[in-house]
Amino acid sequence: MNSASSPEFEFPFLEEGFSFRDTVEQKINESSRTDDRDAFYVCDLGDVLKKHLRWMRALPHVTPFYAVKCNDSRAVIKTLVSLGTGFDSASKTELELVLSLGVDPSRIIYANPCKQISHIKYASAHGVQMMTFDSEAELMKVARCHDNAKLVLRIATDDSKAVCRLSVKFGAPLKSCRGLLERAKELGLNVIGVSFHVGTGCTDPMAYMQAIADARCVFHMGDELGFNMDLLDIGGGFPGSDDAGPKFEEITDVIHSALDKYFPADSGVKVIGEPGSFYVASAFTLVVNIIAKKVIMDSTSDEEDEGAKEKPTDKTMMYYVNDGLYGSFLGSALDFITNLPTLYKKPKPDEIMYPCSIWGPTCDALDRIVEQCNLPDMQVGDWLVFENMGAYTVAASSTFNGFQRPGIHYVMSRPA
Ligand code: ORX
Repeated sequence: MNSASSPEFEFPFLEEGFSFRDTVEQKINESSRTDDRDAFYVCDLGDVLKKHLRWMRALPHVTPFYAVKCNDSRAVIKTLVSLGTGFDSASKTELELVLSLGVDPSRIIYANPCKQISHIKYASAHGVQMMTFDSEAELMKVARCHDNAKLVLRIATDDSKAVCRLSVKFGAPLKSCRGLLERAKELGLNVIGVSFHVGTGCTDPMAYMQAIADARCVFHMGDELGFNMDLLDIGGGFPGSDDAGPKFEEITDVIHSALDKYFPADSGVKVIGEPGSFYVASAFTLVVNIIAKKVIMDSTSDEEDEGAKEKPTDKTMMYYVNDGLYGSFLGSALDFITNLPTLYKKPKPDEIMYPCSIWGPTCDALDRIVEQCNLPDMQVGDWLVFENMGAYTVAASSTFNGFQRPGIHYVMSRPA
């Protein structure tokens, strides 16, 4: 690999002229020299840096608190620590990870509204004060074991147009917010602001407008009850790539309008976000190997016509690869997302494409990655490439059937 090591990042910098794709090709060539041919990721930390710069350009007044749950790879977290982001942790383990890297607790929000008591105690003992809630039961727990918590009321949103709807599980409806704030007051707890999440894979930028308007209503309730609210958390939902759905800047234009209207710069309210997918999705490319193949002949095809030119519909291929539903594709499957492969070697212009399905390596028949796509006639040992595989893949995978998670090769391309 043509690269120069960079001490502060401990990862190879790519020299000028070498692209991230060259690294993928180089790793494929290296792996093709043996029969191992394990699946692997290539992560371009330079893409994470590019996303951070894009965030700072589009939302200069919104501090990003990266959602660790999206991808907790140590190299990614270390890169974001170096870039100065905050962190959204969902559990004691994620708090431990971020704190172990020397992050000041003030750069952490414990953004899970339903926390185990021992985890709340851990946060209290380690100075993590900002945490969300959306129920009276959560207030009672916090009152019992974290009396200097800085609580953030998570409100429900209209996430009906998101890929992954979170408000079915989290977020207080507006009509219950006053009661929750009154209860917090009775318990002597400090509520510093409001948070929301419009759902991962938000497809309607206007969802942020409505959620920010609702947050303003709750701030009014807080003012009436004597709380000094000064934090708005606009959550995540930002696209991980530009391949589909609204562009990041389309969403941030709506956010700017909403903040100008409901939380103008002179309101004294600090605004943060909890981007996950946005920061990591496009930085990771997964490369898998075809470990088995079946050819299913179409019994209805005209078998007598020996001389007939073979047609793609005469047969369907089944390819089995060494990562799958219980591995890197679990998160996508839960969101009913199908990740389609790209070909490592471009097909010849007249190459016949065949309908095929792609299956994971476990013994479970549910372990299918792609129900149907068209590929050239692939062979055992060939590679398939899946792009934009950084969000809820490494973090959400299991070792079911004993299949190990793919290794990650890190590089640092140089953003222009
Ligand atoms: O359900 C989950 O754990 C994932 N939640 C995402 C999330 C994010 C930020 N803050 C909070 C979250 O729950 C409180 C990050 O969202 P995004 O990646 O859209 O920026 C969603 C799991 C999706 N399969």
